[in-house]
Amino acid sequence: MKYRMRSMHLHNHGWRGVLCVLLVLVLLVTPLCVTPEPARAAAKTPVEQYGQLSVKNGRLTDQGGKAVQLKGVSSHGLSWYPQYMNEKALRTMRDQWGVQIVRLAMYTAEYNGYCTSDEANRKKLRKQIYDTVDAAGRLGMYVIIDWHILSDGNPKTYQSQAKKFFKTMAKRYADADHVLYEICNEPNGGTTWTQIKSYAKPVIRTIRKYDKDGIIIVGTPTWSQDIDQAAAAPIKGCGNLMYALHFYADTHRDWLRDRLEQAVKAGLPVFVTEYGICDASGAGAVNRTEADKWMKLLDKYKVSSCVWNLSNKAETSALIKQSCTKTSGWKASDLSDAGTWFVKMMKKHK
Ligand code: IDC
Repeated sequence: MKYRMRSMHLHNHGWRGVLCVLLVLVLLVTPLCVTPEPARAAAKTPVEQYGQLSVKNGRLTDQGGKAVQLKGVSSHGLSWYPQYMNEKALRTMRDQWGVQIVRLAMYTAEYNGYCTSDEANRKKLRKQIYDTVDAAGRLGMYVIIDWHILSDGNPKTYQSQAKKFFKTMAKRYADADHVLYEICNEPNGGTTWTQIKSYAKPVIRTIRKYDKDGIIIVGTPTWSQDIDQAAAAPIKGCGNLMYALHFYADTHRDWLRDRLEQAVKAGLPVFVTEYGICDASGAGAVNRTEADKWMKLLDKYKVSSCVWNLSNKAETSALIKQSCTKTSGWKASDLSDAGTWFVKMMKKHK
């Protein structure tokens, strides 16, 4: 009896050993059998995911014709804060913040602007654009080349310079899937939609000579707020065209949101290439309540957007704290109130 019990005990023990060995084997082999597909899919860059963009039925769409909403960041003036447009910064924004698109704001008329400085400075600005567009290409991020008119109010002021500039850019990026062109930031000072159209048509024709399908974004009257005028009389005969709406949440509220909603419902392809969550001067207080209302609306209609601005300038709209001099690899504690809001908002965008 005693012996029998002992042998049973040994017997059980043997089976348990075999089971253990089997379990270990299963655990070792399982990871080898699992396909790595989900992990790879999650690591796709924005450009790998969406490819060449186009406009279909008033919407920005991906290579498969599906509506796509891109969210990103605008630089400050390239002449003033060039240090932020570096590859590491782009990588930080893509990987840590989920940024899919970067806007290169090149002022035309202000201090060291493209049209108010010498050829040496122009060359420097072009080089900076080339370097950043190339870096964005390596990282699979979209990039907007922005002809940032502002104090020059009417884009016709520097129309011939614009044509020359965009010819150079469109020739260079004719086959690049990740490049978008914004041909006049914010017409103002009473510039009419008719005047903007007469500026835009030849510039668009120039771009289209080389780049047949890149997205072209046209600014609208009154600092890119009057998209209703563009909706009433859009530019004909050219595909992949969008219209800019800009807002600063503490200044532009329900009335501009209503205008956006109506324009989008009327089929106008709108891109919010610049917005802030403070007032229109880029300063004042952050208004989270209004900012959240704006985001809800943009998400509802899948309107793409870029926040103003990536710098540590002493102004509310700057995403980086003034005391932080890092130009990439920012931590949460390096972000301003606007930056903190933006990164939190981006977490919800996927
Ligand atoms: C502001 C900058 C500020 C700079 C000024 C130059 O934030 O540092 O001194 O331009 O005039 C816009 C413009 C954008 C403005 C921004 C805030 O597109 O260039 O940047 N803004 O005023 N439209 C509405 C607001």
